[in-house]
Amino acid sequence: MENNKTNEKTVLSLIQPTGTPTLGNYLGALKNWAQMAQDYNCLFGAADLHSLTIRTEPQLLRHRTMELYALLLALELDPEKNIIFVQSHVPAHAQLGWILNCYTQFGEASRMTQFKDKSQKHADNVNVGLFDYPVLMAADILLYQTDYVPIGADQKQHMELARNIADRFNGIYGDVFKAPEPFIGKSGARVMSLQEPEKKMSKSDTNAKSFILVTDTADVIVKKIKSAVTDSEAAVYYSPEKPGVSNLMDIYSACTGKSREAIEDEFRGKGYGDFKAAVAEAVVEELRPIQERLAKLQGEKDYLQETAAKGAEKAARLANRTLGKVMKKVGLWK
Ligand code: ATP
Ligand code: LTN
Repeated sequence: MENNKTNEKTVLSLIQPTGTPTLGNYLGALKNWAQMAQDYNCLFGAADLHSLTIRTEPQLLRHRTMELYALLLALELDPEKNIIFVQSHVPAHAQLGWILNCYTQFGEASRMTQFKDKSQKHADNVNVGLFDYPVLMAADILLYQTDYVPIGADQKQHMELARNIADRFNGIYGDVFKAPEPFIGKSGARVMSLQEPEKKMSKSDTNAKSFILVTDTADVIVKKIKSAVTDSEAAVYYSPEKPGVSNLMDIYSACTGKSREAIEDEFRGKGYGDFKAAVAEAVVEELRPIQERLAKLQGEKDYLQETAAKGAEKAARLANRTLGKVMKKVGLWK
């Protein structure tokens, strides 16, 4: 990577190609990626191996992975200055994943709440990969001696597991892995469903009104925010008793940078109609430049393919250093 960054720390985060990213993915993770990409040595990519835990039509998975890759470039993460790649293009992820399985206790993996949620949601396919998912995530992170991992709040528990695995391994073999820190943004860390604001906004929700996709048109965004669940009090303030309004305030805050207090002042004495119109407009404006760049990139398949190949080559060079060290330490014949 070029060394003209203001900070030498390494940042890594991946996102699964399980569907078009939502406003939750964007505000909780991708927006922070774009900011960090300016200052740190960053690796960002599509976690396509993780998405195999949920059965998908092969053509569709390939299409989604390419679309997601294009979206990462549309965020201006800059593939010259950072490494933008696809997880399965770098075999070291699966290799280290296996080794780390043998340094993860069944009991600690069993405590992961995402596994419990996902196995309820996909009760017909509770595969071993779904259980093992956080160990592969730990491998993704530890391969690159990562300092910071920008994620949404829902991934905190997986990060703790990654740190525990690193500590355990280092405790046996000496300092092999750096202990990574999660980076969770102040606003947008947990964007909630527009229809059931007690649940997180999720691209796999069956109710399309519950989420906004980063590719939704202005009209669709306006409609979805208009129909977002609020309450009957018609007053804009932040409170656990008002999850719908609080969620819209968080979205507005993440898009405009305004504080909760400033938003309360702005809408004092006004109804939900005005408030929702302002939130919708802020979301449309936030997504507009990304959508414009994405539309252009989607037609440039050769460029996407070439850039992904270069990203994988750069990533593999770094990953293989750590993998080589690990293989030696655990006694694999090299
Ligand atoms: P799914 O909705 O299919 O279960 P997901 O969106 O939760 O998937 P990923 O695509 O892997 O899972 O998430 C990518 C990033 O987006 C992660 O850093 C995650 O923490 C963040 N994220 C996901 N949902 C939200 C949300 N509602 N609010 C904030 N951040 C989120
Ligand atoms: N499990 C993550 C996606 C993911 C990830 C990673 C995030 C896979 N590997 C490495 C950060 C670092 C999720 O957000 N659902």
